[in-house]
Amino acid sequence: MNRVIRNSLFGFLQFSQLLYQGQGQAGHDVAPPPPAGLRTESCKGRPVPQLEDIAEKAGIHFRHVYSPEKKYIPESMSGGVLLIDYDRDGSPDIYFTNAPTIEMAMKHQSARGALYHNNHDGTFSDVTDKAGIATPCFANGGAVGDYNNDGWPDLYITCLGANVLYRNNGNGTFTDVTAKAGVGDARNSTGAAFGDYDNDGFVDLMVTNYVDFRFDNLPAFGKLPTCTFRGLDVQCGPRGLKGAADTLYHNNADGTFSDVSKSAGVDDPNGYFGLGVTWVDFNNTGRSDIFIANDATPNYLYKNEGNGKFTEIGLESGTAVSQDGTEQASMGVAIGD
Ligand SMILES: [Ca+2]
Ligand SMILES: [Ca+2]
Ligand SMILES: [Ca+2]
Repeated sequence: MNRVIRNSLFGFLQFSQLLYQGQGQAGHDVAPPPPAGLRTESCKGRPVPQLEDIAEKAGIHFRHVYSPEKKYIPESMSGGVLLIDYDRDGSPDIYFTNAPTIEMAMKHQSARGALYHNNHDGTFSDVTDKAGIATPCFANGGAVGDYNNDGWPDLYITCLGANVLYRNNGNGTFTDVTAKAGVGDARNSTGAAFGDYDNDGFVDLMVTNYVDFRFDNLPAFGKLPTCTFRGLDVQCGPRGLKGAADTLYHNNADGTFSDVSKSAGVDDPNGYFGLGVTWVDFNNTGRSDIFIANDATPNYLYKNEGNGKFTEIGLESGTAVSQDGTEQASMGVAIGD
């Protein structure tokens, strides 16, 4: 949950920054006036809305495994949550990913994720056992999409290690179809998003990878010159660690995917530290473009050229770096008009 909250926050901050940069760099110092007829409301004298944590009351008892010491960077990155109406009853259900600590993982211990069914009465029921998706991997996050167009939303989980695609069987159970689909990117994947870049009616899959993390060469506190802060040994990364490149999978419409990252021009040869990813048709061409939030490195904005290729235009669009030209710690992404 921590990561989701943090990502939401960073997503909001980044979105604000995107808007600000977009206006500033396009030479518009003054924002255009709001559209005619826009309704405005004053909050003066009105109570500030209060938010209450109702997780326990709603029957959600999930606990994310966490490592308070955060010795290794993957322990700071896990914990993505997915909304999926897996039973198509019109109410969104929740899948919580989970990940062990690195020490647990080295002992081959896993951490249990959970699928909660929305009972439409303010409560949820744990249906993980029936669904069969408790322990896909060292899970970071994922994406929901109907990759086989049978109407049932499927689940893709990003992992430190091979990613997992679960096909929704339409009866409350899922089947691991990763091997057949060919989407088990074995690197340290964080973000994922389904989008149909070639408009053939089948969703394709963009996966972002973060650092090249090796269990046989653990980046311990202070191990590298970049793993210190004001004289103290601290967690290594992402700077100083080798980055991991990204992957675009084309949906072949037969239950399989092909890795087209290189031919499409989105393979991230720089190995930037990828986190959030989203599809957006930012230039209204009817073709889905890709935005990738990179941590401590410039962000990517890939313009869809319509011929299976993308052009990276982060810098010229003003979305790669901050206004003073420095890389940001981009994590989550939010898109809006
Ligand atoms: Ca549902
Ligand atoms: Ca499906
Ligand atoms: Ca497609």
